[in-house]
Amino acid sequence: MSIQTVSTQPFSDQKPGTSGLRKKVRVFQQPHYLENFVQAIFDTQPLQGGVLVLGGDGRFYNRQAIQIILRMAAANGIAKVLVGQGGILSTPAASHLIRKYRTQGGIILSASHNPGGPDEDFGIKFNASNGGPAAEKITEAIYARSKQIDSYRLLQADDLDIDRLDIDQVGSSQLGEMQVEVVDSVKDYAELMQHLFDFELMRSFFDNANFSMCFDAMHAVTGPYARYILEELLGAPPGSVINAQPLEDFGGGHPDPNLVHAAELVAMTRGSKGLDFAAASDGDGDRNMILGRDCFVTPSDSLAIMAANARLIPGYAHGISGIARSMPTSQAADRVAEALELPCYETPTGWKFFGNLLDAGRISLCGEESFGSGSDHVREKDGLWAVLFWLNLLAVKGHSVATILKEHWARFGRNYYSRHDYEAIDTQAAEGLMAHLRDQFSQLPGQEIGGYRVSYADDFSYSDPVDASVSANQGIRIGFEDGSRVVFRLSGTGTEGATLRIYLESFEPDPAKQHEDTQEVLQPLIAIAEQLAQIRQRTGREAPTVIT
Ligand code: G16
Repeated sequence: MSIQTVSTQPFSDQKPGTSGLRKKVRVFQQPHYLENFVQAIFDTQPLQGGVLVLGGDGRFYNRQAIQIILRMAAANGIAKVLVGQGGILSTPAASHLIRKYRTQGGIILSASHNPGGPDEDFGIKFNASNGGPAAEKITEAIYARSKQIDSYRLLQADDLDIDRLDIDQVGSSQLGEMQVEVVDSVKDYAELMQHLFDFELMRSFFDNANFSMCFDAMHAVTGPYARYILEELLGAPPGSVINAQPLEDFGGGHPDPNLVHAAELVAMTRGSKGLDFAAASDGDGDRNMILGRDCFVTPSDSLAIMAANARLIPGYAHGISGIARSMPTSQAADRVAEALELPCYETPTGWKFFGNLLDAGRISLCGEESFGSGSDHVREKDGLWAVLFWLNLLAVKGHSVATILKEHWARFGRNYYSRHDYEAIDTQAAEGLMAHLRDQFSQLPGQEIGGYRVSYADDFSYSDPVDASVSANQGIRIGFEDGSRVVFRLSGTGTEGATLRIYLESFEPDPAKQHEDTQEVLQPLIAIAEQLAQIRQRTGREAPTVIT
């Protein structure tokens, strides 16, 4: 075996987005494309002589990418790589492995909730030794290196072809000087969940014949985890986990757990015979959607409810230190924090911004409107963890999901919330729309628009309270005197054109006033968003692509 130094040239489009580098598979399949980015990681991170975790969500190109990265790791002096069996690791499970085995970091291959297949998406990101997505200064260093790269290192051997190293059998092998250990990706994660939740209580709750539930793994990475934990350990009836087999193209579906892409599951919760509980997770297992009979728990409400009830769950029985939410997430969690006298932080979109707060013990729970919730047990959002949190809560309270929601709103008031996405719009038009908003926001405070008085308007800037780093231009926030908000930002995870996201929120303190139709409640704010941003005129679209 020998180490080959391969000459290459930089690509101009390797700037990581909200969560790593995401592109079409065909882009990643270009000669040197994946290799350049991986070498940029090895060149900038202190990984030599260390241990690396490696795995992905099992999508198309996952296996080939793992073989390439293993050979590059061996050529770059990595001592040992822990690979998920079959190349599969959910994102939260990878975060846990990095933390549990104190590795120097990990490489996660995923385009999350984006579709998979030869014409669809692929992605790669680096997680640091705390188990979390690399902070901005790390991703910037990797990007800067990728722009200068002129060679990468690869282990070569005459009898080594790219798909050859066995990653399907648990056990250890050598690749040159480097040890490759294939690990059971489910076991360690299941153990962690058993530390946090009351499995005995949930098991007896599942025995109750009146409780019906379903978990939709969307043919993505959580299938094996959910089968083992929900069906084997907790005794949910076989078949409670559907679409459990991870597939390279997610069965042709869009592995995004929301009301649009998990419509079949939503239908199973409707009507008097609807399921008591249903949930779904995304491509790489970090997102979650929670449903009860005839009801949907918005991710923002889910975070607030978890925070309000944390002491009922064994892993958080001693209380939580604080809460954080991303800026566009509704302010429901803020109301809980205020009532419980807990610190509450508003961070930019992106899980990486929670890392410092979690590491410093300033927060125990955090969440995002984009179907993400998590805690200090790992440094990623965690889909199955959220599902178990809710199941544990249902078992303790003995109430339905709908009752838990109503009780919460009665105590804290209700934040009506929705996100409108305009996907794959022209990039220039999207940037023009944001520039138009940036030109006018400073004149908005004090003005009355559509019957609402603006109390503040800004382009959100975050100053990290732990390391004082500043992240500016994170989205336009317009807040009104009654607590309503409209937020505009461009997505950092799309792979086609630009995606404009508009986040709408209004607050109703009176529990007697419950409205069925969230869109109707938010209609005045939807009209204000149109008026301020000229969405139709600038994007040429009459309506959003996805409303959640
Ligand atoms: C990623 C990030 C999240 C973020 C989401 C949406 O999630 O980890 O923090 O909220 O993207 O980002 P954007 O609005 O920029 O598209 P995932 O599940 O895709 O890794």
